[in-house]
Amino acid sequence: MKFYNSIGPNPQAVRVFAAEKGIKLDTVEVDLLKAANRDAEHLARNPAGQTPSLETDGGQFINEITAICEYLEEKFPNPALIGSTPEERAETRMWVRRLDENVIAPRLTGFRYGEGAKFFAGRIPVFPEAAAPLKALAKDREGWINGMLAGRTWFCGERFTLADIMAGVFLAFGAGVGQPVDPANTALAAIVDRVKARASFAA
Ligand SMILES: N[C@@H](CCC(=O)N[C@@H](CS)C(=O)NCC(=O)O)C(=O)O
Repeated sequence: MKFYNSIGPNPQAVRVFAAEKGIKLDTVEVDLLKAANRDAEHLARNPAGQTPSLETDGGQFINEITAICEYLEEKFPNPALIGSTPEERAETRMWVRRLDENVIAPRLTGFRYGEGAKFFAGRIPVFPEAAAPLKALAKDREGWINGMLAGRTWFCGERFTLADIMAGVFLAFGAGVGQPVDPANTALAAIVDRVKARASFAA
């Protein structure tokens, strides 16, 4: 397996997931600052021109972080970070999907259209006027999610999962680029802090 890595929260989410499982990734760096992710060599790995990408031992490229994590979970089932039963897996995937749609996509797109606009112009279509509404949307939805987390250690109760890794990594990234977690969202903020305190977060 070869892991095509770079700066940014998407590769970090997979690195943290792998570290939690004790998987040592054979890593190749892709220089986003030099737009190496948009050259023909990388586009052949990932047509979206993004990182990360995982090349299997059979030469297949797996893209999109949740697909990569699902693949690693099947190859290295222990410890289970998505789930050991259909019910556990469904619960984790439910939270991952909620996070993807309501938090991660609007936050990251808000960043790309806002603070990141100069970097992303010429790479993707950039709509600066949409930055503030996207950030406001994420903030609103985070309040909704926070309301469901009261009394929980992790998204899935006492079970640490991919959902926690995604929330921890993307919300910590957001805090560094002008989108801190609303302090009123105490349960969500506490999960982010717990994820950041794990050794795997430095992976
Ligand atoms: N949907 C993709 C998102 C990947 C992504 O946005 N990666 C960022 C790095 S964190 C990237 O490649 N940005 C550079 C660019 O888009 O030019 C996934 O799940 O892997």
